[in-house]
Amino acid sequence: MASILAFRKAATVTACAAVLGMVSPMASAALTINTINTTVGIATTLTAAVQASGSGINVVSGSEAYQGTNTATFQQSGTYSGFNLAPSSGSTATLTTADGIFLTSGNANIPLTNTSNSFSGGPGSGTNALLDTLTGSSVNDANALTFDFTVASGINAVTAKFIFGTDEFPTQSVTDIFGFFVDGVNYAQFPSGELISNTPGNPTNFILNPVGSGLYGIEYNGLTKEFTITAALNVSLSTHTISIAIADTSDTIYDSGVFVNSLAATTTTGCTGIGCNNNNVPEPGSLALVALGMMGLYRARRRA
Ligand SMILES: [Ca+2]
Ligand SMILES: [Ca+2]
Ligand SMILES: [Ca+2]
Repeated sequence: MASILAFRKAATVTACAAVLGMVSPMASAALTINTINTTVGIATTLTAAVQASGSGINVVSGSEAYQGTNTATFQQSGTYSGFNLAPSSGSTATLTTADGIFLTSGNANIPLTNTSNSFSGGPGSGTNALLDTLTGSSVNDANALTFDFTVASGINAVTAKFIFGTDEFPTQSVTDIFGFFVDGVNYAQFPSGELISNTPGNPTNFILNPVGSGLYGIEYNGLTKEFTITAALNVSLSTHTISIAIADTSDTIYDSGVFVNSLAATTTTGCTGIGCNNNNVPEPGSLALVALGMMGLYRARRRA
């Protein structure tokens, strides 16, 4: 059943993309990561690439900001296409998501095979105030895209899709983190309420992708499925701010990455976060409590 659903989904994505003239059907056949080797203009490039066609998001020109290290010799981020990873064996579904941007806590030039249990590398790019708030300590190698935008009257939310991968999974208890902040509130959390991070308890949210017998052709030892996220706009504001960010915590090694796409304006009747068909989505205030509660875990753990 899962494979049938996966096939139907892939076929739908390909057909829609072909109708829209965005990519040819063949373009989705193989994952291609297009790293960017300069920070000049990178914020506007990533801002455009993360949005769905006709997103309904009106970017405030000049507001685009980028945090990361991108040079001729090292690239922390880029765009990607053709994320359509077929499993090497078993009944696990093909892992598919639309074209978008790739942010990492290290090197965006990841092998498209699983070569290491501790993929790490690159010059550091510092901490990030928003992620610091979630973890309760200074994160490292942060990679973030931030911009301001307006929406039409009646719009009260934005949505996006993502897949998070990490080499912290499954052996490490150090917790890299992905945040999706809209008007200052983080909406990135697993359906169980945990932050998007390889924290103790979160392995249920990851697909194991071991070295050698790797399930999917990508470096990360753990991958989430594709999640759709819904973030409420603060409707008292005329201009909104989004920040999409990822970082290492505790140290700079065992890197993580996130593939984000299809950012668009939407409406919500109150549901936010992941899995908005769930009636028990925590309010942002309780998310802060969850984050505070996890701070003790972060602080108590050290890499084995
Ligand atoms: Ca790193
Ligand atoms: Ca790996
Ligand atoms: Ca790490």
